[in-house]
Amino acid sequence: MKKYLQIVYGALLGVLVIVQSATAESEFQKVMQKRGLSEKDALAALKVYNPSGKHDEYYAFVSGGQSGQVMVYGIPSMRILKYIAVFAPEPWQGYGFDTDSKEILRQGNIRGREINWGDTHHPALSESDGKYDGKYLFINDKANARIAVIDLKYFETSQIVVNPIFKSSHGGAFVTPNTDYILESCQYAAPFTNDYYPMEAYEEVYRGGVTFWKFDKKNGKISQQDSFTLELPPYMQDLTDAGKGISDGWAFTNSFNSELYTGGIEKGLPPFEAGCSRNDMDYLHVYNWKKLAELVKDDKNVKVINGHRVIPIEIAVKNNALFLIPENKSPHGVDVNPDGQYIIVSGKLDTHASVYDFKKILKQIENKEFASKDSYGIPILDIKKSLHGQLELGLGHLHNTFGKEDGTIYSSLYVDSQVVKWNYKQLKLLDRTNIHYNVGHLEAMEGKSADPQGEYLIALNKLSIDRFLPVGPLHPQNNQLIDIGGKKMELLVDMPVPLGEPHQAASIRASKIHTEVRYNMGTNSKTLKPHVGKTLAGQERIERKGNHVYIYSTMVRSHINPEHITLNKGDKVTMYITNLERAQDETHGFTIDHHNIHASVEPGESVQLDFVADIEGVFPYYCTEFCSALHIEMLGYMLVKDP
Ligand code: CUK
Ligand code: CUA
Repeated sequence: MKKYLQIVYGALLGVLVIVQSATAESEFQKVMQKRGLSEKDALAALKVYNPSGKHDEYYAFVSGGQSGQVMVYGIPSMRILKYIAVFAPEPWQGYGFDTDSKEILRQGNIRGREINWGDTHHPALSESDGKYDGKYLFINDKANARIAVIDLKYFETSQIVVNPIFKSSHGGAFVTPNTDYILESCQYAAPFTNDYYPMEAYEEVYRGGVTFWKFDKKNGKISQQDSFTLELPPYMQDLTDAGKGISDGWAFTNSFNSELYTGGIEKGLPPFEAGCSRNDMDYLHVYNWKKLAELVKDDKNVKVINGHRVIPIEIAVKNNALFLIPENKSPHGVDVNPDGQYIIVSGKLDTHASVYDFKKILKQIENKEFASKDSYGIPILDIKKSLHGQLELGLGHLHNTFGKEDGTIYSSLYVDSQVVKWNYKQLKLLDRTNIHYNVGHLEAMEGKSADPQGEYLIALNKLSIDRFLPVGPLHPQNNQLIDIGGKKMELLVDMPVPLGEPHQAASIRASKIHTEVRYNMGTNSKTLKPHVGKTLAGQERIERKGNHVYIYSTMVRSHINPEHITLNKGDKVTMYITNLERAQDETHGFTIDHHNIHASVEPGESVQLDFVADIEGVFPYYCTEFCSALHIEMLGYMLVKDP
């Protein structure tokens, strides 16, 4: 009897499971039907969906293009996590609206001028042994030749340096395998000094170059006095990559305009576009940065321009530290493979990708086997003797990123709107997928490090045309996530990017990033030292020194102390605010109406605001973050009277 009951019970359970799964299945199918999803769509959705509270596997740091910021999103969910303010003011973070962040932003002043935007192109993560260590992020500003350092403990910009001699730079930021140097190559050649020279002086006075920014990993800062530049001919330098493994100590920079063309469409001359594409070949610059870093120590080898050390072309040549190799016309991306032996060059006007073999390059250099010299005396290596081989990929080859399996590489084809997977060792095509539309950079996970992770790839597409709800003539761009875990690439999801043009992305496994959630009480978040205006509970006060008024204030749920500030019209005001909170995510914001100031005061942080009380009246101030149930009551009054 007992056994019989067991069987009945078992059968019932089985039916229940079947009924349950049948209803589950039909729920699933109902949703698919209602939303018009195929099985493939549903599978893609499962691969990218994060239920509430689940974190992503990777961070992507993506350049914010003309916004001058860096965008951070998670992979595979493609959910945006943060915009890090870098070269442009960003009110939410108080960046450019409080005194401390203005000091960072003003490090980027050029010749006494405020520059309030940037054109960010290439983010680079700090490396140890060629692998990402998750400590710092660097990004360039193409328009103004600047590099910024972002501290990944706080996701805040901690330094901006201005290139003292370049007027524009594209090929940055790229780091050497232990982040000794951050490389920034020039783009549009110009005189290194700030003087006027006519276009006719192009060959003689206009110059390109590569700047080596010395980075101190311990204090997280670039040392400008230890940095230097290698002077190069006015070929327009483009992207760069540092060698690693067997090519450690060397670096590689593409260029266009081997023609040394200077334009003049207004005089009826061919435009730059045509004049710069006449020759069949451009030049890959190959240079030994370790040797250059030695040479620069001797003043004999250096000329100083705008206070910055420059190694002249002839010194680099004399010391066997600079060479050229012909490369496909109009090259763009240059990427050193994970073990450092192969250098892959993309040519926008060539359907072939070129794979250079560093061993073959080194052999020619060691044997002093040069095919010729350019007009600046730089030895030119033979292209055939330097190549491992070439492979026809398609039209508009721009960029590359490396996969996990040995020899795999993914390349973007701008004109064909495709991502191609191939093997650069065997020179074999493996797969090809269409994207929407016109891909620029692409990034497989940790795909530019010595330890690529594969799994996912993002295609950073320039156009989105019809992929999203229309928002007028200015379209978002489209970052597409592609599953590269299997044999065939599978497109998973599109993400509209409404923040300038995301050129390049750098991705890193999430477990490598270690952030802080609060500051030590009273910290200046820009220097990470105790703030001069640090104010603890009970120390709040207003001090007047002549017509300069110092306000030491605090914010904590749900009041601002002090709540009344009475001033005379014309008073200079320095206001220090300390957020006394220790709780995670209890940020207070602060503004005074009509004064164009705003601070984000994170737990433990002290900030400084400076302004002149130059208009009479009554001005409420308040907390701008909905921090608590009585957040709206978190207010005070600044009263300004005409004495
Ligand atoms: S660049 Cu924009 S697609 Cu600045 Cu690396 Cu190629
Ligand atoms: Cu503090 Cu709202």
